[in-house]
Amino acid sequence: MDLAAPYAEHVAHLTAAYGRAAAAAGYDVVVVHAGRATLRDRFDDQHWPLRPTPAFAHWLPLAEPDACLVLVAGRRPRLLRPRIDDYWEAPPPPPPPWVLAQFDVEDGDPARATLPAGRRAVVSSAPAPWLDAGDADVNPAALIAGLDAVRTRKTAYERACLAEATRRAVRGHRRAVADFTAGDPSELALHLAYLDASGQDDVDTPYKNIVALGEHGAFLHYVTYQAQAPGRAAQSLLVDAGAQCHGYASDITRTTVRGHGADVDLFRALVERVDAYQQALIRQIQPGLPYEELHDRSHELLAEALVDLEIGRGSAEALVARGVTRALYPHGLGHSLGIQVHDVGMKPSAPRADNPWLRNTSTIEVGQVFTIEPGCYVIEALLAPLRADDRRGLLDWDAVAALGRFGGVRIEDNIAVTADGIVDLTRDAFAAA
Ligand SMILES: [Mn+2]
Repeated sequence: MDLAAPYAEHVAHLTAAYGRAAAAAGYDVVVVHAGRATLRDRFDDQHWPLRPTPAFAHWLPLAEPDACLVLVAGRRPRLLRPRIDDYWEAPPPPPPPWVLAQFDVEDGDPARATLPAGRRAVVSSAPAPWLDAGDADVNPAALIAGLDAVRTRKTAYERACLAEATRRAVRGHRRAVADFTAGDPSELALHLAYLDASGQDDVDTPYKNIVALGEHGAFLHYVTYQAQAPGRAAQSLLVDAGAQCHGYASDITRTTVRGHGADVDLFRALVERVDAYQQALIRQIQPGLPYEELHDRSHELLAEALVDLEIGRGSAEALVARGVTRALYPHGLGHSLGIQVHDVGMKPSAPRADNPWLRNTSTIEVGQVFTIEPGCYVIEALLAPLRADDRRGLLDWDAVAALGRFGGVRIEDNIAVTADGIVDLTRDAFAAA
């Protein structure tokens, strides 16, 4: 994959976009700081690996503490890199030459660098003291909002990174499913097999892998992998895991079923329905559509599936209106994807009160990349109120009990909205694998 040309365009685009955002917020100079390693514990001497400030990662893949970009409208960006003399830890790998070629690179102590005159803003997740001193504004809200908005429309370079991150994750997903189908691996073994197949260490993943066998799938963020193999009785596996490419994240969920019997067949039918209507939702994506409408549609489609599978009783409309689907599917349909797995800028307003966890309230437009991840879970704490009030008759509780040991289903793809149409990065990667 030759990224040199799209990367040069990406930097040119950012140079112009930062110039506009800085001017709108009243700044002449923007210093974007990579951040610094933070202690795991203030009483300890070990650090977390550096996760660069997202605004810095937006410019280039370089995990060097205290590296800085100095940005002035209309000028070529300057990259200040501190010299690292450390015999305890090896330096991070240098960025490819086609990255460094886009900057005026200065090796040396950024604290001593001469910065251009003018009103200055600093953007940093963990500002160094020397950045904080003086007349600079650190992370001014108006500028951050402008920069976050830039991140909602991906360049061709970013889309290529997201597609590659998706392909890497798909290798891990395929291995996990193969191991689960063939044998009796523990959650820990599946997690390690995923890392191996996707070529990542645990700290490199964009978020902690979710690897859940059986009823653990009902915990939406289950990351406490059991080392004990559960035995062949576990007949469902939910893996929600991604990968990175040059700092860009993928985020994919697959739910796999094995075995036979009335209960497992019901759960398998539910998984197939969720998978089918997830694809139907993706076909409805188009610029101009509010994402929240798609989220609302996902509740209607879940309700129809529940009625058809005789898990729900009465009309699909009632299951949505009375909050039954919200007890079974409590999270949002999806979120922006980019440097951060829950990327910024696509929540311009709060969601409606009945969609409290929806992370995307934007109007869909060309350039966006986001996830589509409907689900359905047996979460006793959310079902108990239904069981206790006049909504009791809206569910077949025997069916709910039968589904309980499978935890839940979630199917998640990464979607790019391009000028040429909707691209399902995840299905494309699975098809090519
Ligand atoms: Mn997600």
